[in-house]
Order: sequence, then structure tokens, then C-alpha cells
Amino acid sequence: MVTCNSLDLTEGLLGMEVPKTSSKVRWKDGHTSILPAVYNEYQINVCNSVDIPIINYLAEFPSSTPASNHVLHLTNNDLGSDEILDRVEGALGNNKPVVIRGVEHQPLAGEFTPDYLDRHFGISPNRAVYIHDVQARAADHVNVTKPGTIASFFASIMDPRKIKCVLDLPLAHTTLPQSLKHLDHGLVYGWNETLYDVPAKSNVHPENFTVKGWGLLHQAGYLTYPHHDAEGTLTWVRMEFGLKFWTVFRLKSQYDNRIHIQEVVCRLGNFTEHEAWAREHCDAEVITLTRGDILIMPPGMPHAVYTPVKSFATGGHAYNFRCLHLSELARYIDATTGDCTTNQKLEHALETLRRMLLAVPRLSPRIRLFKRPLLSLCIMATQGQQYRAKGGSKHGVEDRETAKPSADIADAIFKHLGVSKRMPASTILYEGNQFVTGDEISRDHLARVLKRFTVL
Ligand SMILES: O=C(O)CCC(=O)C(=O)O
Ligand SMILES: [Fe+2]
Repeated sequence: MVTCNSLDLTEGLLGMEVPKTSSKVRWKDGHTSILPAVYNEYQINVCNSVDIPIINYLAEFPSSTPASNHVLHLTNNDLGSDEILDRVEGALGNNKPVVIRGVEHQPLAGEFTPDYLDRHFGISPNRAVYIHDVQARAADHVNVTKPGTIASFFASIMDPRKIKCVLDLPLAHTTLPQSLKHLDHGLVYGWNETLYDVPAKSNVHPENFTVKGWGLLHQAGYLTYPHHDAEGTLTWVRMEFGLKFWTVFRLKSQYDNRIHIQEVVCRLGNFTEHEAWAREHCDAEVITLTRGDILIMPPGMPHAVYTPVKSFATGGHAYNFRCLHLSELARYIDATTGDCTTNQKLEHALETLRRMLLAVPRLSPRIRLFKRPLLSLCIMATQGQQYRAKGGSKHGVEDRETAKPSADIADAIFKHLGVSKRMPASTILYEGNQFVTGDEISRDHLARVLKRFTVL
């Protein structure tokens, strides 16, 4: 029973945007939403077998609140603090997502239309996009998109017979709020600060940059299945319009067991086959995101997202020095297990990671470095081939001008961190809780070790 109108997300939708007969689900935060329904030619709801069981499973988990031990909750006021970036990085580095409520957002003048996206976000109504279609996904889980334009997407956004979304909408100009702008260490340090020492000479794949900002445009009722994001990036998202139930998963135990961690991601990715196992081994919280909320997820975090009303969000992917052990773990999983883990293929992270290592000798002394992420960066930079995602292109891991100089820096850091023939880097990294940063490294000591790389 719905106790409060604003908690009833089905209001005005039934018979208007979704079939009149759509079932409903109650979430632990008190919201009631529709369950998806798309009927095939035999009048069978194609969402019955996979989408609805997953959504019902998600709705069983507690709603994340400021009392959570697993998610850091902040408000817009916290963005004014000098320590905000360190606080956010500290949470992410120890595998805690961060939610910031009440962040400034674009005013909504009038309706949610192509004109709104055009005026506020610079998205042309004529932009060509790949549109994800629930009916197409149910028929063939490999070919899930159809071409269209922003205008054509909006033309059917109210059509109760369809559920569609656009997940790949590059918006390179989108950024985090001012005080979090420097979270993207791949760009801020990796690319900006290494071009003196190692000028860019070879062709760099644009995906090193296009992951920086994007938009998500949804019709009511779209479920993105459990997955982790590709290439070990952290992900931030800001709700601009509408609402999402964003579920973040975690292991119940065995944080030191890489095989188990890998199994969790894989089995969640194929939930309907592994429901009992997932229930036994995974915990989760549901983060309700509405206009003005920002979520920042650490790399590799398994998540599933249900969007019960038409919505638009902006976001981006990034690398950060504090999270590179989580990036390593996610990329290791993708290299060994492949398809079951991510919903998007990205390539060519290697150049950005190598440039982050090239940046270390001149890195601002303000940046705190920790043992496990730094070790992970050196491993990923020197073993590019081993981290090629299954199905990824060979071209993405070819050695370029960054290979040799980053390997030299990695060697010096390995030695400094106690790596030897008898104690390989992977042995040190694979030991203990895989989700924590480990000891902080003395920047003074490291600067002495890397001094020879700072000659002008
Ligand atoms: O909003 C969605 O449906 C999925 C978004 C997602 O998984 C992501 O941005 O990483
Ligand atoms: Fe995702």
C-alpha cells in the first residue's frame, strides 16, 4: 500500500507510459515502482524470465542510509570542505561508494524534452545514438541495440509497448563539482604532467579520453543487469532528471580470496542461473538516486541499476592513484573471465595507466600514495599483455613510447617496495584483503628513490 504520493513512482505511468496491467514492486525505502512489461506477439511479457526476478531480488536489499557502514553518505555542504577529496578518495580506496545528496543541478524549464537536453547539456536532437531495446535484448542478448536519434528516442519515450535507453552518450565536457574535479588522476596527472618527459608520438586511442564524460537516457522500466564497469575505472554518476535504484553488491566474506571475488562477479553477471549461490555469498544496498544526487563507485564494484521512471543522468569514468588495486583486480577478472563481467567493452586503458606511472616522479607531494595501489600500477604498466580484456583488441596493448620509461620507473618502485625474484610483486599483492589500500608510502623516501627520473 502506498502511504505517500511522492513515494508512488507508478503514478501517472500506468496506461500512459507503461502497460495498464504492469505489476508493481515495493522498495525498502518506501517507494513503489512498476515492474517492466514488454509483450511479444504471443502476449507474453518478455521481462518475466530475467528482468523481473532480478528486480525483485534487488528490492529485497536494504536502502542505503547515512548510517551505512558500506557506503559513505555526504551532502552538498561537505563539498565546501578542504579535505573533501581526501575523504572521498579514502572511502573509494577501501571499496566504499560515496553518495553526495543535494548537489546543484540544471534547472528544468518546462518538460523533459530533446530541447531540455539540447539547452542544458549540448546534445543535438539529431545526434545519432545506439538505442538499447529490452525486446531486442530478450530475443538476442548479444545484439541489444538499434540505431536512432535523440529525437526518435523521445518520439517513443511514452510508448507503453517499448522500453529503451541510451547508455553510450559521450559528453566529454561533463565534470564533477569543482572540489572533486581532480579525482581523475589519469587526466590530471597522467596526461597533463608527463608530456615534457615523454612527448606523445604514436596514435593514442580516443577511448583514453572519451570515457571521461557521458550521459544515460532512459525510458521507464529499464534494468541494467549486474556487472562491473570495464577497464577498472571508477564511475561517477549525477542524476539530472528522474530516479534510479542503484544497487551496489559486496562479498559477505573471503575478501582475501581472488578466485572467490572473481566468482562473485561472474555469477552475479548470470544471476538467473546462480540465484541461490548469489543469495548465499553476496550482500547489497540499494542507493536511491534522485535529481541532484551524485554517486561515485570504486573500480570493479558489481552493480545493477533499475530506472523505474524516465530519466537522464550524466557521469564519467576515471582512474585515481588511491584505487589502482581495485582497478587491477577488475582488469584481472576481465582478462581471465571476460564476457560475463562488464556491459561495455572499452580498450586502451594501458596508455593512461602508463602515463600515471610516468607522472609519479614529479607527482605533487600532496598526493597520498599507498602500497597496494602503487604496486598494482607498476604491475599493470609492466604486464600490459596480461591485462587485455578477453575479446579486447591486441592493438590496445601494443608497446608505445611510454613502455620503456614506465618500465624503468616501475623497476625502481618494485625494488623500493621489496619486490625481488623470491618475492614477486603479485605474491605481495595477492596476499590479504584485496579491497584495502594498505600502508601509506613516505613521499620523501619515494622522491629520493625516483630522483634520477626528474632530471630536466
Ligand atoms: O543506468 C543504467 O542503466 C546503467 C548505468 C551503469 O551501469 C553505469 O553507468 O555504470
Ligand atoms: Fe555500470
